[in-house]
Amino acid sequence: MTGAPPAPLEQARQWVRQARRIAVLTGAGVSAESGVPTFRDVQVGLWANFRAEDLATPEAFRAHPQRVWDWYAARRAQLAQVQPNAGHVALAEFQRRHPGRLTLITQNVDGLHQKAGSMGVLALHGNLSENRWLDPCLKTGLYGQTVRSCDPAQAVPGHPPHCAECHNLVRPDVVWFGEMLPEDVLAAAHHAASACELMLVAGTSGMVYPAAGLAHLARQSGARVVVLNPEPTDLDETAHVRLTGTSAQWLPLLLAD
Ligand code: BV8
Repeated sequence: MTGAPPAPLEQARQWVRQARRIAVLTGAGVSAESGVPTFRDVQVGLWANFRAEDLATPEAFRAHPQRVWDWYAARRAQLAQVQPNAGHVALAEFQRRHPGRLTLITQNVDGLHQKAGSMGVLALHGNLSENRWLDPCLKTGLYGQTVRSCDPAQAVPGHPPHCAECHNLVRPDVVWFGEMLPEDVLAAAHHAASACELMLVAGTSGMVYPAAGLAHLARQSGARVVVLNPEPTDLDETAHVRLTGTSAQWLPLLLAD
């Protein structure tokens, strides 16, 4: 009589111990226990009447630059107050103890994985703490030659800051809906998802593509998939094992070895 199959956590821990190549895909849920509202959380205060998806687009920024800029400024101010939680730390510590075994792919733009010490983070959607120009910002000289692109450090302060000479706008360096993801980061994430033996999917509703597609790719490539979330997700169908709970609670247990 063979013993009963191991409980989900024990099974997942066994796969972590056995896997030489682990890919982890995280979403906004892994920052929830740091006090960062998830993307699907109801917007509050000034933003109560807007959905995040309707603010995080180039169209919204071009139509209402101050509204979108101030939304990001409010998120940046909130981020300045928060720290990585036990889930972020467990991932960083595992990478430190097992160099090269775990590739971290995140949809989050809050920089908390990096702040916790994770290395080589594949930030699919950019980083909220960085800025860039909205348009290619090239000024032309008297003879029509390209003089030089504008220097963000010279931007005229404002909501948003802008270029003094060509009025180009400064924007957050994140990927908005309808924008392509950084090619090199996405290619590296694709490689990690297709080459891994185990994928952990933590804290994401699995609604946003192409990020969510990485869990399907891992499953189709023969990896075991563990989904960790307190709620059902759109990626539960890719899971061999589901851990129902929060990432700060489960990741330290899962990655303890
Ligand atoms: C693209 C940066 C090619 C900005 C983000 C029409 C036109 C154009 C594109 C599309 C279209 N229709 C669909 C698309 C594709 C679109 C998309 O997927 N839309 C969705 C809404 C259907 N994707 C794109 O546009 C992408 N680009 O496809 O380019 C293209 C180009 C042109 C035309 C066609 C195609 C770009 C997507 C990137 C968008 N930018 N962020 C910013 O942050 O302001 S995405 C944003 O959502 C965040 O990064 C967030 O991380 C991400 C995903 O959400 P989740 O992380 O899953 O967060 P969510 O709140 O949903 O869920 C949280 C989960 O945590 C929940 O499950 C909850 O239960 C759980 N949880 C809660 N507490 C805890 C917890 N888990 C663990 N522990 C806890 N304590």
